[in-house]
Amino acid sequence: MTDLHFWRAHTNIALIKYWGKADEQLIIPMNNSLSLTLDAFYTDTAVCFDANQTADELILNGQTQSEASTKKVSRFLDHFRKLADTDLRAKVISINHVPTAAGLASSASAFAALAAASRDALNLDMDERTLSTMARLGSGSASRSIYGGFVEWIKGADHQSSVAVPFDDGNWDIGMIAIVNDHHAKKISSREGMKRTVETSDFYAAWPTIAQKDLEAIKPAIKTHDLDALGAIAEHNALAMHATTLTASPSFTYLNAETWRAIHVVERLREASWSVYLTMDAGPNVKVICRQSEMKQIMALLEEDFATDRLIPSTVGAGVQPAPISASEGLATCP
Ligand code: 2P0
Repeated sequence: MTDLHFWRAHTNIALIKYWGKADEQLIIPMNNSLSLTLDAFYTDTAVCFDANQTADELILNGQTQSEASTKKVSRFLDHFRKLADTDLRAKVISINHVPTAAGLASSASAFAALAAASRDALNLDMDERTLSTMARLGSGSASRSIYGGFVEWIKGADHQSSVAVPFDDGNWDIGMIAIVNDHHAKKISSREGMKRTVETSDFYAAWPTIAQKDLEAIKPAIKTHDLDALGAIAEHNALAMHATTLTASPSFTYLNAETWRAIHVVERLREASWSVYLTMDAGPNVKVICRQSEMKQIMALLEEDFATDRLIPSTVGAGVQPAPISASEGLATCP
């Protein structure tokens, strides 16, 4: 039996969204995006390549996953097998601390952690930059979860150049509160949703220009720690992204009645002079961007409208790193 090495990656929330692919195979996006890595949501993963494994096996939160779920992981591991020149099958043990598929981008932390664990298991000499390109092949947003703080994913033009880079360490007065309104998996995955939008939405043509303009505007706001400017730009960018889905054919939206209720509550708090701004990913949850120093008070105000267990505060998270858990906590061992 070998000691398992778990790797931890945190999710990230995009302030400037990735929405649409220029290359679906390589996952090269239409636009640069920029995110904040979050401390409260993360995935711990260990990988073990072993001659006794007859097929790849995925154990998520202690449950062996179906062949269909394992396939995506298997295809991802193929990229690493190619680099290491091996055809050994693997056991992947993963513990997810993110509500799966509820718009909190669990695929970002999942593939970033899997990339780091695979690099380790195969003893690959690979720097963080290359690791980011490898994580991207699993899920676009995973490229950004390699780093902590604010991270920009440069769209690039090919596999090597489409890579995330750190932008700012985020070591200032910023935090986020997730208002979780739906724990169920979404009906239209972000992958399917962005594809439909690129192919059919009348508004999509405007999107890359909007994203570029918002990106250029948010960078100085981050560097000067101007939370109000940052929040207003992030909010505009999220609403612009969601507008493109409404004009897709068939039309769809990730936002539900609870999302709009949360949006109105955030607007009300802002009218009462709190620095609170919202963003939503491909799901119904609203994430409130606020000052870390005011999070306690804002949590208390939000608790007037939402159950406490639906509110998850988060500070700024770190990049991929060895996870502080033991193999026994990982619920399995390597053969
Ligand atoms: C983002 N999202 O920038 C955007 C905003 C959702 C809305 O990245 O197809 O799971 O695996 O590359 O990374 C979610 O999409 O999609 C996402 P794939 P991914 O965070």
